[in-house]
This record gives sequence, structure tokens and C-alpha cells, in this order.
Amino acid sequence: MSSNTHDVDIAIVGAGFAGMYQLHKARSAGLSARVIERGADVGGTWYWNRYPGARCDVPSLEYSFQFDDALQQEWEWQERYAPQPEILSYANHVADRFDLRRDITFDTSVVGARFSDNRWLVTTDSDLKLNAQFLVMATGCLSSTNVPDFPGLESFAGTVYHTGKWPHDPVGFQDLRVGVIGTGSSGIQSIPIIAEQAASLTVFQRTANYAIPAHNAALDPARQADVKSRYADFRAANRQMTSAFGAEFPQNDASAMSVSESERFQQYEDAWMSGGLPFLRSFNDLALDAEANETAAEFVRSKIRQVVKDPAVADLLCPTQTIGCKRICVDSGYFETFNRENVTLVDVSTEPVSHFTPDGLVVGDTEFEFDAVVLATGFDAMTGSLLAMDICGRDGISLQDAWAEGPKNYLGLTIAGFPNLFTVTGPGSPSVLTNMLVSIEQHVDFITDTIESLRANGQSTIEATTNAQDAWVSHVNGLADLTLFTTCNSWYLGANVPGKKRVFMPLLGFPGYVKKCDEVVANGYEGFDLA
Ligand code: NA7
Repeated sequence: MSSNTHDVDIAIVGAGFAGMYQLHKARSAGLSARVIERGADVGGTWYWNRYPGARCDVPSLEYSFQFDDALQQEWEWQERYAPQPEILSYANHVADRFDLRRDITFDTSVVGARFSDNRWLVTTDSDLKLNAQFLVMATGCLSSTNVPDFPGLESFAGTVYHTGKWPHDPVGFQDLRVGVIGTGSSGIQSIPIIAEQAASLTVFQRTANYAIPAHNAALDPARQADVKSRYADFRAANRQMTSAFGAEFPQNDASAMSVSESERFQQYEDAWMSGGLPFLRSFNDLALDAEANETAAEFVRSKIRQVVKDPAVADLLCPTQTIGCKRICVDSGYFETFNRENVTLVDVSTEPVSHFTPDGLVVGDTEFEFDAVVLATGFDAMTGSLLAMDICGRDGISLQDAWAEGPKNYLGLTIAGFPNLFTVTGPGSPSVLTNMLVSIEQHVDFITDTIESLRANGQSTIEATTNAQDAWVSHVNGLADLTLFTTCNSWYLGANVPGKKRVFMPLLGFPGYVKKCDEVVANGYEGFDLA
């Protein structure tokens, strides 16, 4: 072994919330661990996504760790939905409080990992290597940016930004001609703020998106005090809610079609006024029944038409896909922005961006000239960061080959042929369809408990069986097929990345998933080979 190869019990890739908690948990279990992180500090997605308006769509009181009561009592959230700088401050606070940085190597990327002699040899873009018994991929679901292959992009003389890799120095758009490509959450959050600064803003929209107002505001101190007085119970109740999100998103347990039109309208109106993702909990069949779904979709379209003054622009901003099949956005003044004189909307759904020039970009016969272009074009979600590494399991099988037909794993946590490798919030687990912090804690607890159990029983490897894996993949797909989630092109399906296999990646249903994990353990790690 070279002098810069470190032996550890657990190698952890990524120092976002998953990697940070995994490190803390490993230490608590008496395991040695090292985290490799490509950024210069902790925070993961919140370290990279510094674009204007970046904000979480889960309420701040819940988008936080619950493993340590003193931590959750001492941290004071300022807003209902925390902005990126506040979440990053929180991540730094956690790192300081638990002295995490001494076991994290920053500014270093893992390039590969190979399983041999029951150990993982992890290689990086420096001379650092880790020789570990267990490998935990805490690489995040939205960490590999999707940069479309626009011809001539490098010839553009202005500045190109990607929302998911935003500079650390302040970026100002004052007096500039700016183009934004993409109207997912990142575009919808940043466009209103860029519009206020720029001389002109042109938004290139391929698919119109549903956005529900955040009604963000300073967090009411009385609300914060109340939740903190019963934090554990509050969290436990929200984990078990059948609405399955791991956050306080109450589900109205009635079908949209079972009530009168006026009752339905009132329900949507109340949800609209309260704001955010729970809008989709207005009725219990919005994700299941196309007719029910259309009532919610049309309600949002009617709101867009009320706000946007130019009927042609309003029409273009009205989404046509089922609501919720792409993640809905939570906005602050997005649709109002299109009433500004300096904002133009360009439809690129049928005539795409053809290429860039030194002065700007071309759509059809029109060249648009810009000083800066923002790519709000999203991520190679859930699998991108994993497949970017050269990971080889038993007998030299590569992850690229194992996942050639889409991600296959057991419980979203482990992959047949890749012993002792765990993916935190991997495809096939509830992950992005939940409050991520809750899912991260559940996975890290499972992984650490599993390692402790192996050690207690004198076992050294755990590996998903192919049968269990196949059954799990069928289960994940079967649940998705019962819903409307597969009816449009979303990043949940990998449909935003050209050439990516179309597979619905997250698992629906958090409480059922947790129950299944608990049963697997209770049944002696059913579906795994232990050696
Ligand atoms: P998203 O939601 O994947 O949005 C990306 C946007 O970029 C979306 O509107 C895409 O259109 C658009 N896009 C992607 N490629 C192109 C090309 N080639 N031309 C034009 N437009 C394009 O990513 P976000 O970063 O906004 O949000 C990701 C998640 O982060 C979000 O769901 C929250 O969970 C937080 P499309 O819809 O594919 O037609």
C-alpha cells in the first residue's frame, strides 16, 4: 500500500447532510471513517446551488436533523422556507458542533472504487486512497449537473452560469442582457430575482411548470417555540403520515371527484393560500386519477391566467402535463415576473435552442444577444454522480454494466454484486419524494445498525441477492405504474437527460418503506447474503 492509502472501516463519499450524519454515526458506533468531498466545505447540494433565490421547498423546521435534541433546540430558523445561505450556515454549524471536518478530505473527488479481497479500494483525483471494509455513497440525488450539449456554447463571449454550480463570489446582473434556459425549480426561483436586476431577461421555456406560492415569511417565533416544545412527537407523527413525505403535509382523505365543484374549488383555494407542496395533498387521488388530477391542474392554470396580463404569455405559461408528474415548484412571484416590461418568454418546446454564437444563442431564425446566460437545466438526477465514478464490484463487474438498463438495487440501499456498498437515498428508495433529511437519517441509521450487527455476529460482508433485487425493482416500478408519475418527461424518470434509460427512480411511500426495512432486519436480513 502506498503511504497515502488510509485504512478505515467506512469510506464515505460526499459531505452533504448524508455524509455528515454518516460520519457522526460511524464515530458514535466506534467505527473509523473518512469522508471524501469534492467541494471545499460541507453542505452538498446547498454548497453548490448558490443561485439567486435558492430556497428549500420543505419547511425549515423539518428540513433539519432530528438525531440530536440539543441540536434541534438550539438552532433558530429565521424563515418558513430557509434560503440556501441559511441552510449552508446550518450545515456548517453541524460540522462545527460535532467536529466533523477533521475526518473529511475536501477539494478531492472520488474517481473509482474496486472491491477486492473483501475490501473496497477507493481512488481519488489526488494520491489519496482509502482501503475500507464498507463504502457509503452519500453522493446526493441532485449533484451531477445537466449541461445540454448546445453547439457553440464555448464560443459564447458572455458569461455562462449553471444554477447547480454557482460561483461563490457575488454575481450581479445589473444592466446586463440575460438569458435563462430552463423553467424547473431553479429557473422559477431565480428568474424573479434576475429580472429585478437585469436590463432585459429572456426566458427559454421547453415545458411550462406548475408552481404554488411559497407565501414565505419570517418564521413566527410562537410557531417555532410550539414545535420545539414537542419536536420529537411532531417529527414522529409526520414520519408516519400516510401522505408519506416525512413532513407535516396533511392529506385530505377525499377523492376530488367525490365533492361538488364549489367544495373542490374551496379546497384548492385554501391549499393555494396556505402554499407549497401540500397543494398536492388537497385530495387523495390527484396522483392516481387523471380526471381528478385535471381539476387541480386547471385550478393552477386559472391562477396563472389571473396573474399574467398578456393572454398569449399566460397561455404559454400554462402547463399541460398532469400536475405533480414533474416535481411542482414552490415560487415567490414567478408568474408576476412575466408582467414586467424587461422580461420576454420564448417557447422552445417545438423549436429548440439550436446553437450558441459569440453574441448569444439562436432559436429558429432568431439570434438573441446576451451578456450572460444562466443554464437552469437541472441534474442527471439520482444516478449521475454514482455512474460518473468507475465502481467495480465482485468479479470486476462495473456499475455502468450492472445498471445499463437503469438502476437496479435492493431497498434502494444495496446492489447485488457490490458487497458492503451502500447508497444513501439511492434510486429505489423514497428519497426525493420525501423530506430528504428524514430519509437520510433513516438510511444512515439502517446502514450503521447493519454494520454493527455484522460485527457483532462475526460477519464481514453483506450483499443483496439477485432474487431480492429483482423483486425490489419490480416493486418500485409496479408502484409507479399505478400512478400518474410516469405520464410526462421528468428527472424522476431520467427523461431530462438525452440517452438516459427511462425508469421511474424513487419509491413511492415512506411509511411502508420504513416498515419493509424493519421487517428485513427482523427477519435476519432477508434478501441478503451475509458472510
Ligand atoms: P429541473 O426541474 O430538471 O428543470 C430543468 C429545466 O431545464 C426544465 O425546465 C427543462 O425542460 C429545462 N431544460 C433542460 N434541458 C433543456 C434544453 N436542452 N433546452 C431547453 N430547456 C432545457 O431542474 P431544477 O434544477 O430546476 O430543479 C431540480 C430539482 O431541484 C427540483 O425538482 C427540486 O426538487 C429541487 P423540460 O422540463 O425537461 O422540458
